[in-house]
Amino acid sequence: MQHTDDRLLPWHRIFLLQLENAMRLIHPDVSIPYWDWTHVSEQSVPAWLTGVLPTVTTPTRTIVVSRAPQTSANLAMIASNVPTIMGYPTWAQFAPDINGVHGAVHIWVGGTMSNPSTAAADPIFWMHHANLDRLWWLWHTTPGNAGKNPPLSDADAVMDPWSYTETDTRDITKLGYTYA
Ligand SMILES: [Cu+2]
Repeated sequence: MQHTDDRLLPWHRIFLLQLENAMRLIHPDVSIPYWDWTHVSEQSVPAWLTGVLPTVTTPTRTIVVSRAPQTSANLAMIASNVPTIMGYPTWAQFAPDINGVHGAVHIWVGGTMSNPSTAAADPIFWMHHANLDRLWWLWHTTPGNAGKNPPLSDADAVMDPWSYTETDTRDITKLGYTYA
């Protein structure tokens, strides 16, 4: 249930935080960068990542990361929806459309990223989701949007397998990070 319109962004905010905190145990200065595919100069796989195609061993499987990116023009077409989405006045409008753009970028990268069960093995997954997290924060901090949170309750409000709740995800400064 991580990919419903209402849970996508809060759940992945915690997922990103888990990885960043884990990496900081190895080096305290590490941050997950965001891949800003809304910017024309970043509408391709970042050059420094093109050769980073790890083989990832999980407890249940081994994933050999691959990509099959489409054209920059196609990514620009996907990203062209973002200004309209950022201007939506309600969560009910914002959430499904940002989810749609999110999925389109997964498909645009292709390969490992095009399958939800393997996507997180590709390092670009984290940079894609950091950008979505950043866009959500920008929308949330737009004047008038402060109280417009995902309408989650009961089990849906718990970012399982972690104990964070939707309420915990509302303020990134309380989670200890910000966007430059
Ligand atoms: Cu995703």
